[in-house]
Amino acid sequence: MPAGILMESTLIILKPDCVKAGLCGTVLSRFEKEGFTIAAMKMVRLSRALLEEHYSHLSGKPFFPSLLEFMSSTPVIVAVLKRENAVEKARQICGKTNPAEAAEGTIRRQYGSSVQANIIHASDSLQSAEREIRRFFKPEEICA
Ligand code: IDP
Ligand code: MG
Repeated sequence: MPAGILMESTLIILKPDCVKAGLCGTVLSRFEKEGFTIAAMKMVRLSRALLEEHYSHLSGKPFFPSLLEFMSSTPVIVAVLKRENAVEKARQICGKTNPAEAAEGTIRRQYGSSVQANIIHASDSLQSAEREIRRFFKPEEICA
């Protein structure tokens, strides 16, 4: 069976800049138009401890304190989205980390304002999707 044909789940976070700009509906609508369905969703203010875990791969970077500050500055929306090949497709739709380098038509290119304030997080592999979904949701919060 070719890779990506199975139904997958991925985790997205609509970051504080997305929430403040009133773009949550627009961004979610884009995913629905691309064939994703919502399996779980909630609005939460992320704790420092959870963010330190979520961004542990960046803990040595100079921008780490500022990233944690930014991500905890307002509540965010976390969601589990489903589709065939969901992880790769969601990353494609979001575009590169730096909005200035993201391809035309991607969410980050269209709405992002800086490398930090780039609107959205999306899991970068199947393995991180599984880990991140567990990090943000209890099993009973996810619809079959
Ligand atoms: P990703 O979100 O595209 O997977 P990561 O390298 O995992 O990119 O970085 C996580 C988040 O950290 C980015 O989405 C962005 O908000 C922030 N970030 C990454 N690199 C920089 C940087 O060079 N300056 C400021 N913030 C950054
Ligand atoms: Mg990442």
